Amino acid sequence: MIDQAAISVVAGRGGDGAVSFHREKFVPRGGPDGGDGGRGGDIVFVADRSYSTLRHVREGQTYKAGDGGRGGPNQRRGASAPELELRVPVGTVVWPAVEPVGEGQPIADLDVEGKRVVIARGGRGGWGNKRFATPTRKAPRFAQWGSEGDQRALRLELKLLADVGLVGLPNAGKSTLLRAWSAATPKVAPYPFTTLEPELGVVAVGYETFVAADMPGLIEGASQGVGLGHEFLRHIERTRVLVHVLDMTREDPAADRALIDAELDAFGHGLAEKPQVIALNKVDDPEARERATALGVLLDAEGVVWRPISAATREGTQELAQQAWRLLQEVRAQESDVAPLPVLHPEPRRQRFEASRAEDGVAVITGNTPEWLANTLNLNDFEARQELFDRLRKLGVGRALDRLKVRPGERIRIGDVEVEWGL
Ligand SMILES: Nc1nc2c(ncn2[C@@H]2O[C@H](COP(=O)(O)OP(=O)(O)OP(=O)(O)O)[C@@H](O)[C@H]2O)c(=O)[nH]1
Ligand SMILES: [Mg+2]
Repeated sequence: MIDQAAISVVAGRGGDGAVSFHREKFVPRGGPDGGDGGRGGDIVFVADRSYSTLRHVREGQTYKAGDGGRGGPNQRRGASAPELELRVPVGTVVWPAVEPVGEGQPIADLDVEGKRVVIARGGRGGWGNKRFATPTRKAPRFAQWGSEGDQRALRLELKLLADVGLVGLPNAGKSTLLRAWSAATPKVAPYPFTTLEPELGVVAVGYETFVAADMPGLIEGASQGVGLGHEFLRHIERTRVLVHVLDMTREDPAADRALIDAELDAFGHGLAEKPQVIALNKVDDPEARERATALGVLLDAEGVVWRPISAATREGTQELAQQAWRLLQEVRAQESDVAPLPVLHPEPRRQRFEASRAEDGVAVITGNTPEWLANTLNLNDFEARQELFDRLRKLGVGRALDRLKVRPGERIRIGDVEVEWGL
């Protein structure tokens, strides 16, 4: 069973740099003092084991981080926006939304508790005019715009692992209970061995959820391979809490319980040590209710968590879910609290730049730095244009354009703009 959500993320835009000149009484022409813009906020995914499902991630939602602040006079830097954290269950895999299901490469695999992945980077802040001052250009009247943050359409996928396993004899009412708890619809029938495969359901407890697995019934010898249940004891191994369902219409539910516990013990792998909630089922039957009251006294003496329920009428099933949830929280709290060191997976950096002629013959420069400069400098401004060309030359773009036989004044394309080279 797979839980999915399609969402978009938009990292924050960088703040614009400021154009400003120092002002003081009796100092008529102060130097440039425009400050830089702040960084836009990143979008960060964090693997968090307190979530079991993607229910809290709203389908179709766009998650947007804040924009960086503008730079100010007196070299005041704009504020950088905080990152936007999206907490997802451990085991969530992030895919580009455009990939067909089952193809392509995931963007990130949040497979370890505490793992952090930057999914979209915030834009850089633009430089203030102070930074563009040179000995020959003492008073630049331009600054740089902040750049856009990354935008991505994503599909999140989570393979559900059950938190809670339902165990009991065949016909005890496990599938009926999962139907009462969740939207899952396992087959229910008045004979044993109705359930042939485990089935998962998402159970809501207030605003929280956990995943419960309905199992085929266990019988004597299951641990040795008798019946259907043995194949699925491995699944139970991966759950954290068991709900042990007893059919109270049967003659000796205490003996039934002992039988199941003995099989769990014989199978090993820690199954017998898993915390249990005992569900005394079918108390809509008067005789069953009497037996439940009597057995409850003994269970209390043992210090066992239990609850009379009727999976059929849903009496007590919500309270049972709350009990299972509380045990689950206790188990989670005991699991190692030490989160591993944060792991960042930045996008691979592209080469500094590439130059080639496009099909229409226009020379095109691609690359992070040239595109960023072209998109953030106001190329209607003569000085800003000179700044772009100077920086491109320093990157080696001039030589690459010479090789492509681009003449000064010829239009070239960078990022979202076209500009006449060198003019
Ligand atoms: N009276 C009554 N009958 C119930 C209750 N819960 C389940 N049953 C009945 O018990 C029978 C078995 O229910 P299931 O939910 O299929 O039992 P199961 O434990 O999933 O059985 P297997 O899949 O064979 O292991 C069905 O006829 C249910 O209608 C209950 O609370 N009260
Ligand atoms: Mg069943």
